[in-house]
Amino acid sequence: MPPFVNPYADLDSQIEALMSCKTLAETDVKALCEKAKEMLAEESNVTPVRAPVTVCGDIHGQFADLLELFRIGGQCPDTNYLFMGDYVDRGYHSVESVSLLVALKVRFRDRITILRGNHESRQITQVYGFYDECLRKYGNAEVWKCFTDLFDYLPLTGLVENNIFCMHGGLSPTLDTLDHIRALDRIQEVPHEGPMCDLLWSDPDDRGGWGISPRGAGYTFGNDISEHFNHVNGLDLISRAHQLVMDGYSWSHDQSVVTIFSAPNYCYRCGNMAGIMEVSDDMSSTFQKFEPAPRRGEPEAASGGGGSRPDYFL
Ligand SMILES: [Mn+2]
Repeated sequence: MPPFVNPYADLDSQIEALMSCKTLAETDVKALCEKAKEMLAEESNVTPVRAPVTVCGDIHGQFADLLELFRIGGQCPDTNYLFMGDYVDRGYHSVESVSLLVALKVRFRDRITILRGNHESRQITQVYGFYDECLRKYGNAEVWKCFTDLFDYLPLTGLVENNIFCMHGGLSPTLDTLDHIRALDRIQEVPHEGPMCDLLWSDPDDRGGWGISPRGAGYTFGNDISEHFNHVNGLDLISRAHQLVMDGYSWSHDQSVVTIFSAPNYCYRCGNMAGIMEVSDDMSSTFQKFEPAPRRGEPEAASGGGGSRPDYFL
């Protein structure tokens, strides 16, 4: 008998290295992104997802906290995951965080869904840290280019059992149905306006109807908008991320919308809990909350006054 050969041996050893916060070689990142691109190109703008699945919000390069998320929620592929974007920027380990999530996607494609956030963009990552981190860790911009080219392929939304609709930001006044979203041409940089931009930038609001967003992109949308969208599309819940919520998750619009934020003590100074939403076989949801993982060898988080505060809007 021929000896058993694990076709994933290289990838498995890369994942093991990534789990201990090591960066991949530049050539490995290139190969990984090419494989991921092929896979993601086959996914719909509205990617179907099966329950049970654990739904997660912003990560923002907080690698130790991403490992803590897997410790609390279960390791991939033992637990199925849906991540709703914003893997990079702000934290110290965007490279390791996004490398790990993409490697897990390539290794366990049916067990993990990774959506696009507003930070998975060439323009935003040049301002909020990922570009600089790539330059610092690799000495050139090739890895940044690989990842940002890959980001164009990330699906915009996920749909859990035709019932829970997941995206990074929120709804758009130019999108009435899931079929409208399926018809978008998403393989491009996030535009400054329009339906694709809105899905990644909008926020729910206490005021009814559509409103101007203080972020300068996307819209605010009220209870009436969420209820109508859910009714027309046969949905029970809109699940989204994008906003810091102190408890890690927060309901709005009479529980027709939930916000999930999975970066505890965001920017190492906000003092918030992180949350994840576990959707079971029977489509019931339970929330897990967690605190930051202990950190070693990283700059101490600023506490209290002094220093400049980050712009939480983005
Ligand atoms: Mn965001």
